[in-house]
Amino acid sequence: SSGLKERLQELMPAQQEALKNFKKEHGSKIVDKVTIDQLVGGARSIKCMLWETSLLDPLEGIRFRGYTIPELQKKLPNYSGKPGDEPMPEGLFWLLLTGEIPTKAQVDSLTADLHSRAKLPAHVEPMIRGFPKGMHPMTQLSSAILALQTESVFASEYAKGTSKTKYWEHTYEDMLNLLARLPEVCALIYRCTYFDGKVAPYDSSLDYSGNFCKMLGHDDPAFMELMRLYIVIHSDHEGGNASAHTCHLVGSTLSDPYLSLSACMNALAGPLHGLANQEVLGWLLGLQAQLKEQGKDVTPETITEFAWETLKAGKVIPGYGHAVLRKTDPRYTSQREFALKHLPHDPLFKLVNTVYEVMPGVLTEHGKTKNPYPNVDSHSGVLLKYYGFHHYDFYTVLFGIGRAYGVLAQLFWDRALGLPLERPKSVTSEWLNNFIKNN
Ligand code: FAM
Repeated sequence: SSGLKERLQELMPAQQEALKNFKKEHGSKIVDKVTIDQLVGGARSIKCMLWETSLLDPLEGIRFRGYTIPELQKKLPNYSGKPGDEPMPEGLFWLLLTGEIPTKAQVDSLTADLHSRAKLPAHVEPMIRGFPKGMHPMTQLSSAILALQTESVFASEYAKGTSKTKYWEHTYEDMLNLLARLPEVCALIYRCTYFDGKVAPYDSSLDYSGNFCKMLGHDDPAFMELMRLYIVIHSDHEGGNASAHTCHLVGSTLSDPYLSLSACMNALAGPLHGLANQEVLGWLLGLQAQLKEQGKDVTPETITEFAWETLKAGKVIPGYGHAVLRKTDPRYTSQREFALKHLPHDPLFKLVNTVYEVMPGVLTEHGKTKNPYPNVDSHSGVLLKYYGFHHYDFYTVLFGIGRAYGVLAQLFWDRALGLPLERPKSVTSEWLNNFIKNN
């Protein structure tokens, strides 16, 4: 074993004790208030859940266990050992779970542990191969994760009557098995949906990202580098975003990690959330096609015109805006830096740059969004497409692999800390009217 489970066993008692004492001492303190606007407006920014693995600041962006993306790029082990290469997701996972930066040896042993857990149950491959051609890759992913659930240790132990002091252990096994099996599931979906269904054999001589890319049929080392960064920056964005919150909520009923992650993917599949990375590519290619048809060049002016057409049609500009962020997403910036380093002259990269020059101005003039700046999805497709990953209705599946790292790490702590069933209170309009009358 990688030593990860043993390290977590050392860390758990103190954190369990700390939460228990904190609740005892401060449990009745008020941390937030809720307005009617928030109650009917998507519970926006209400502080009402514990999420340890990351915290999102509206101006600074995301910190993973206190580290910014540039700090992760400096401190986490990378595959080549060359400074400046991208951090390995396995190292991020160790950090999200323990709060500690792992050594390269610890990361390599976690990689080996994941490889040892990667074999799919016999019924999953034929099921994926049987999906109809028109089935969206996210629908396939969510279904395949559910199909993996037959192997849930949590579910089978619970059925046998396990003690709640063991929930963390069963969750740990499911979480690692599930992460380990996602690359082959995603490669099967990708190769069956877009190609001849042939999947390169599993290569446990590579790290998680390297083997994943190879099974997808993209064995360019630069693409493997991109995949490392991609999984890391998509892993976690605190607990309130729809995919993270869904995993946490479903898991709070003691549904096992498979049921929770499948539900999480269904939230991620929404166009206002993870599907936006597919929508961004569609928007950019639509822009290019329309300007080509009109015999116009791509300039700040023609992009501005096209953006206004989108807005006037009552549609959103995909890749811009955010429920919490009020500045450019550092996950956008880290992708921009990757592009400047690896593909500075790519035409689509240049297009995204020009969109970035004009869009905040257009959205500010439009006057509706609270955040006129780009989010993570605005840039991700450009990088994938550069490396020949053209099927952009698959992009959200890659987002899903990344997000699985973050939500499963927190799900482990939900069970380890004994967080209870989540159950906010709803009210009716009638109740609200009476409330207003009496207050
Ligand atoms: N283009 C046009 N209008 C936008 C907009 C955009 N990019 N972002 C927000 N607005 C509108 C929004 O629709 C709302 O209009 P209505 O009052 O008519 O409903 C108004 O501005 C106020 O919205 P907000 O408070 O600024 O944003 P929300 O917190 O309601 O929503 C997003 C946040 C992300 C859903 C919204 O910015 C959006 O739809 N963006 C485009 C889709 C996208 O890129 N989603 C991916 C987000 C990413 F972080 C992720 O989860 N992967």
